Amino acid sequence: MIKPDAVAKGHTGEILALIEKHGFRFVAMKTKRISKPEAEAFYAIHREKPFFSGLVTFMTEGPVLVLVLERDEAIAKWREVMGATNPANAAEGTIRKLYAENIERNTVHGSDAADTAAQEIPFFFSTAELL
Ligand code: 3AN
Repeated sequence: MIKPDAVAKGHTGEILALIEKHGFRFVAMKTKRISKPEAEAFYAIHREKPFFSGLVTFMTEGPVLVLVLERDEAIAKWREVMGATNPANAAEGTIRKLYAENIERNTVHGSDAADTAAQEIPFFFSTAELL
């Protein structure tokens, strides 16, 4: 997912170009405004965390781009391309190093394992939308 900070700042095209440069195929892609209930459900695992309500406010402040990406070792590779959750710790050339403001407004999301991807893809896409 390309989060509201990056969409608002006009970084969507540059991030999509980076994604392609790293060998991913776009299986599905759309812009979307996430509702408060959707954000709360999507980040339910973080419900008890002190940053939860700020995270929900941020994720609902403007449109996002949701994507399904494919390549070999896609999850590990995408996490490498995103960089560390906190941009202060992100490696040079990563998306978060290039564009993220802070640990909350951190530009991109990625599923952290195959089972979370299997939940997160149908959260945003119907089977008919997956090429
Ligand atoms: P990642 O997105 O790198 O997998 P998670 O799953 O630990 O990181 O966190 C989910 C999202 O919650 C992050 N992308 C970030 O926006 C927010 N977040 C995580 N930790 C913090 C924190 N300490 N303070 C504020 N927001 C946070």
